[in-house]
Amino acid sequence: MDADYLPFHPNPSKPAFVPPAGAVDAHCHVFGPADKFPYAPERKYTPCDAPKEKLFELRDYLGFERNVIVQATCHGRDNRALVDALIAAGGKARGVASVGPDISMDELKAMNEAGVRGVRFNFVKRLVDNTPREVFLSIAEKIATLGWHIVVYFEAQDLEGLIPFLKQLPTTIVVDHMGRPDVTKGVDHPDFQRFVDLMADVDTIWTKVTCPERLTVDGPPYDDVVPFGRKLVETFPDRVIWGTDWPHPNMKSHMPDDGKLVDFIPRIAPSAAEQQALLVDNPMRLYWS
Ligand code: 0GY
Repeated sequence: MDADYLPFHPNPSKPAFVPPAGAVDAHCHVFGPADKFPYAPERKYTPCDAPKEKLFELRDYLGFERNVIVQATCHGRDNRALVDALIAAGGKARGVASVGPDISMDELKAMNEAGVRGVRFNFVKRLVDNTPREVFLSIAEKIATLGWHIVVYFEAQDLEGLIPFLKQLPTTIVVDHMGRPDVTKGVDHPDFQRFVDLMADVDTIWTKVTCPERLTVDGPPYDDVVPFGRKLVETFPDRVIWGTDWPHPNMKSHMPDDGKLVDFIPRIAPSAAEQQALLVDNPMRLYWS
């Protein structure tokens, strides 16, 4: 693991908030173990191993029933650790893979069988080298035939340039981490408003109201991120999902206590109806129907 890499919290607290029955942690990862599933040569960071057993333990401990496991860049386009975890989860996990344009329909169908339901397009420059838009579009056309969706990860300042591309995509789109707003600018800033307007304009765009620990400037308990999550849950209650982002790759400021992250949920989704949509109905519709 990298010298400055922070490992996941060794003993998270038990959350006070009890998720509704059937709750889904819809953004998390598995890393390695490296001796079985080596990290990709082109990776930009080397994490500490975060194997499926630990993820499933955390799922149960936090009061969740299902996971959506997202392929992270440290594993590149080698989805073996992901597929292995999906199979081991026995129907309790779905996946989002990372693939290249040369992927065959047979390979995609095998991943579908294991529980993959989407691909991730990553535009975050510190995590990946640039991929031409035509390459992403050719992948999008292939995966659309399976009814999959596309998860996109970008930084707020890149959204404006990406909008025409996002509008070309033929599937449902799920934007990671609320489009990564700069929370110091406030919810009314044109940059966040641009994202809210886009979701209002394009009803196939969903978002993950995740990662207060990444977006915060003030630190736990992430008061400065609440207005952003609240705005999105309140405005688009049927197009938001939530996840821990365990094991929290590349956190530099601090390592979050996963129990405290769960306690963030009722602050952005105060009503039982919003919690049911965010944690159960929405992710079930997207990943299990
Ligand atoms: C996240 C965020 C990060 C990393 C990755 O694929 C990845 O490597 O997504 C990050 O560094 O912001 O969603 O886990």
